[in-house]
Amino acid sequence: MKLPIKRLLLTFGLLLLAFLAVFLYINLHNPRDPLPETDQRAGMEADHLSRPWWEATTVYQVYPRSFQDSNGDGVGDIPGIISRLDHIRGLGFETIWFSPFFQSPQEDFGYDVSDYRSIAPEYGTMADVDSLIAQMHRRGMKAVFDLVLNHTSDEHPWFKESRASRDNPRANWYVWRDGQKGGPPNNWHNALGSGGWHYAPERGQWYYAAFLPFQPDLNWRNPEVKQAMFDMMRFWLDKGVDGFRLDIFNFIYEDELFRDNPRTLRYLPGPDMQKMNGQHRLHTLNHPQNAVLARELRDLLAEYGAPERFLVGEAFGRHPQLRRLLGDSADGLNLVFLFEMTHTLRWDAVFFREGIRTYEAFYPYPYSPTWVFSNHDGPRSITRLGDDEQKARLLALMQFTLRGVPFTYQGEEIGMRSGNIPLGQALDPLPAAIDYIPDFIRNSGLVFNRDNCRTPMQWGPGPNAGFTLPEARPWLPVQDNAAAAINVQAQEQAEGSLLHTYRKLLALRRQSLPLQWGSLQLLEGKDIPKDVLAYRRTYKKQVVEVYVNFGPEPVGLSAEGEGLLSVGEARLEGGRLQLGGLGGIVAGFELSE
Ligand SMILES: [Ca+2]
Ligand SMILES: [Ca+2]
Repeated sequence: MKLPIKRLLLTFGLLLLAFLAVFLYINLHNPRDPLPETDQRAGMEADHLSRPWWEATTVYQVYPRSFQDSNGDGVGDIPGIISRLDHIRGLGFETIWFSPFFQSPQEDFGYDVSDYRSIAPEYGTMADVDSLIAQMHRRGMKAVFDLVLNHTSDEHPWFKESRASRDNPRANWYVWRDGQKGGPPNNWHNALGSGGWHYAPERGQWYYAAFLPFQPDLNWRNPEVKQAMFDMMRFWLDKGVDGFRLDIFNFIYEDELFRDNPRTLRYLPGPDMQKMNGQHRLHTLNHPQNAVLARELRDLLAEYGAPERFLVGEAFGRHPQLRRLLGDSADGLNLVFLFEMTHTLRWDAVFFREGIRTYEAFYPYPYSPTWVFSNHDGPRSITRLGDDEQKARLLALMQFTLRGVPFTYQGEEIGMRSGNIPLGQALDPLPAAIDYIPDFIRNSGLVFNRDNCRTPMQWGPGPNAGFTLPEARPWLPVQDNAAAAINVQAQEQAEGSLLHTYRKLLALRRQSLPLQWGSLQLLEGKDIPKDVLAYRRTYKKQVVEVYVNFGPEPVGLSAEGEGLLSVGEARLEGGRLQLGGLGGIVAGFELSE
């Protein structure tokens, strides 16, 4: 009688193992889309004078709260930004994207807007913003504002009115719905995988919030909402704003029929965020209607003529979904952020080669990829590279020489690290909002506290790193490492600093037609050592080649031209290139007839 029990246990054990294997596979495997066949060079011989400025621009992201405080309240502000414009211009950046400084209760630090047409008093006044735009234009710079179209703050007068009753003039401005059986209208999660519906007793109905509960989603299917938002955009375009960064653009439309999202065994969020916490967000994320809106917004900007204004979308999804937002005829958003490398940076040539190949295949001319390694939402790139400054230099070398628009987050140019603020002290509302995760997992560091990438900009070695007055208390603690060489002042004085590498790279890019406008071709073959990433940029007869040695050992290979800029040890002579460990070079030459 013992045998059957053993066999039963064995069968059960095997089944459990098989389920576990399938479960792990579903949760850890991130499927890749097949690369489309594209001719990367088609159309790229078009003269750059006929192409739009934003294709070749370089963008610096300012997070206003943490950039420069001018009045000692510990909060960065617009007069502070104006006083530091020459730092950004002096590095060589042309465009600045400002995280939101509009009127807001600041529960999500500006991504919860309560009035799109006025400025939060802690950041300054409308006159300050007018002056910011004017000061930038005087320096030949472009200003990109950050718009949250998907939702407002629950403090916005529109929402207060909307929630008051079912029959007020704005009753249909948000996504309202009757509950079902005493619960929410359907199973929709928010972006973080928690419940997306919230009950409002005033109306006896539920509102949907794709992000945090105090950020109710606007009902974009209501023509009045659309009109109000378009008018708001015209208000800023009339003031001379050169473009917009659009927050969580692919959360704007939801399913019109409010169908349940399908269940899935995927719990861990993948890079595309399409499935997580047991839900496939089929009806709430990447709705096809978002691509229609993208085209409408592009048309709206076109009303303003030349020079073209531009749109860059924050969107999460698979490349085919992101590409749809750019329009089938490149008539949607001008750019979308490609976020893959904001969470995964594998330090090897194959990783970057495959990344470049993917971006080139999905975003061939006239589309343009974006190169983003850090922003205000995730761990800083240098921290993910083990605080290795030489790797940070090579990363910048690639960022400014690849085809596409580079986005640099404030402080990357001095190698600012992610901070170390414990989760228990987080001002960031996000970690606490992921309510289905047990505390022991949350506290183990698996949930990132965004305060750590938002610590104040480090301008100098002195008190508060020059971010605010010495006696003031900054809104987030300044990192101790500012006293060492991780500050602007020290790096301005040190010829070989990371900051100088940025400045040289940006200067080189600005003088080089191939780096700004050229096609890109990966250089592969048996002459390229396995640790070396190599690519060529070509514009008409001008060629620039880039070689990066990811390995610790020196390598030699044949290469043409003369060195224009190098990082680490690199020597190019008589057709022979010697690269030291973690060495990189940009070389240039002209094609003969
Ligand atoms: Ca201030
Ligand atoms: Ca929405």
